[in-house]
Amino acid sequence: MDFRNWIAGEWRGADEAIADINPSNTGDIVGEAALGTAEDVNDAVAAAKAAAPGWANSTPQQRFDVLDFIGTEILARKAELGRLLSREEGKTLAEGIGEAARAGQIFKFFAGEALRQTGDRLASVRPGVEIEVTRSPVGIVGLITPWNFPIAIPAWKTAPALACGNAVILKPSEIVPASAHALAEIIARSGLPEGVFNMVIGTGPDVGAALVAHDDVKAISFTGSVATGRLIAAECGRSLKKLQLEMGGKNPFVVLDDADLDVAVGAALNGAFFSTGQRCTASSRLIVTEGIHDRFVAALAEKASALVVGDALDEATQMGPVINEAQLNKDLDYIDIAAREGGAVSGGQRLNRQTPGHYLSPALVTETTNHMRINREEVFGPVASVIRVRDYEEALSVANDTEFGLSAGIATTSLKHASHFRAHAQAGMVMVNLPTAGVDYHVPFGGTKASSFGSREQGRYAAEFYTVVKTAYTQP
Ligand code: UN1
Repeated sequence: MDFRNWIAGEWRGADEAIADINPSNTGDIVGEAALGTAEDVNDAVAAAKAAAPGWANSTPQQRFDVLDFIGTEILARKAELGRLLSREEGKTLAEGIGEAARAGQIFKFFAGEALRQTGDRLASVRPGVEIEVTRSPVGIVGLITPWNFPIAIPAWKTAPALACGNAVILKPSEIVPASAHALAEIIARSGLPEGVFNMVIGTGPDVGAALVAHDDVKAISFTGSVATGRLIAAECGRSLKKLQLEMGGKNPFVVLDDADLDVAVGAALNGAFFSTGQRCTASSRLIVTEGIHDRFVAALAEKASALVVGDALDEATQMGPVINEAQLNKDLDYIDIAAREGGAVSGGQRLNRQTPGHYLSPALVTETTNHMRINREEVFGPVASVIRVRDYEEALSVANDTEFGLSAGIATTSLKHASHFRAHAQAGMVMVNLPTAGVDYHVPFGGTKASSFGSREQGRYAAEFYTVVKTAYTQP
C-alpha cells in the first residue's frame, strides 16, 4: 500500500485498500491507500492520550520549531506537492501549487501563533485578589476533512490544533489520500513526539463515526456537507464534545448597474468556475440588476465557454475535471432540474478529452428565480445561475433569502451600496469587487446560518476552538 495510516509513531497498513484515482485520467491510479477501521481509531486515540500531557506542557519554542519545520518543507516542495494534489483532485496545476503554498503558509503562521499565546491579568472586584485568565489545550481533537482542499484544510485544522498544544487524529477524505499522506510524512519527521499527531484514512461511516463517538476525543472540527454535519452535531451533543462545523454554501454574488463590467465578470468567472466550482465558497447565485443584466450575462457566457477544460496537469487547462462520476452525475442532474424548472442553460455538457476523465463544461443557467431548486441547494460543481432583480434592495433581499450564509459578494462602484452590503449581507465573509471564493490564510474563515457552527477557523480566532479558558483567582 502506498498511503498508510500514521498511528502511534508507526506506519500501519490495512486489510482493505482504496484506489486513489486521477479524475483527469481514470486509467491513472495515484496509489492505493490503507482503509482504516474503528480499531485504528481506538489505537490512534490511545496513542494520543498517552502523548497529550507531554505536548500540552511543551514550550512555545518546541511548538514553533515543529510547525516551522513543517511549513518550511511544504513551501520548499510546493511544486511537487501541488502536482500530486492536482493529479488526485483535478484542480489546475496553478491552483494545486497555490493550495500547497497556502498549507505551508498556514503552518508558518501558526508557528508564530505558538509564540504569541497570551492571557489576561485583571484586578478583582475584591481587594487584594488577583485574576489571571489563561488558555489550555482541549486535549485530543478529531479533524475530519473533505476532498476538495486535500492539503489546505488538513493544514488549517492541524496547525492551530498543534500550536495550541492538542493531540490530533486527522481523518482525511479517502478520495484524496495522497496529499494527506504527504503531509503526515512531513509531520512524522518534524520532531513532534510520537502519538501527538495521528492520521487514519477511511470512510465517514467507519473512521469518522468512530472518531466522533470516542469518549476520549474532546473536540471535533469538520468540513463537509450539512447532512453529515447534523449527524456529527447530534453525536457531539450526546458526548458533550466541543464542535466546529464548516458546511455548505449557496453564495450570492450581486452585480449592480454601476459595477465595472470587467471586474464583475472576472470575479463571477473565478468564483463560479475556478476549482471546477467545487468550493463551499463558490459563487453559485449571480444576482444581477436589470440595467447591466444582458451585458453581464453575454460577457460571462462568452468567457465561461472559452475556458479551456482539460487535464488538470496540462499547463493550458483553465478548469479541471469534476472529482468523480457520482459528483458529475449530480451536477448533470441539477442542470437538468434547472432546465425543467424553466432556466435557460448554456454549457453544462459532458466533454470527452484524450484521457478518460470526468469532464464537464461550465454551466450558466439564466432566467432563474430564487425559489428554484438550483438556487436553494448546493450543487458543488461548475454550475452558476443568474437571477435578474430590479435594484439593490431586491438584490440584497434575494442574496439573504437562503438557508446558507458562508460568503457573499458584490460588484459595485457605489460606496454607499458596498458599505450597506458589508453590514447587511447575512454571511460570515463579505467580498466587495472580489470573488466569493479564495480567502487569505491569516484571518478568520466561516459562515452564518446552516453554513457553519461553532467558532471560527483560521487566524488568531482559531485559538477559540482549540483551547479552553481557565480563570484563576489568587489571594496572595
Ligand atoms: C477558499 O475559497 O479559498 O471547502 C477556501 C471549501 C472551503 C474552503 C474554501 N472550506 O470550499
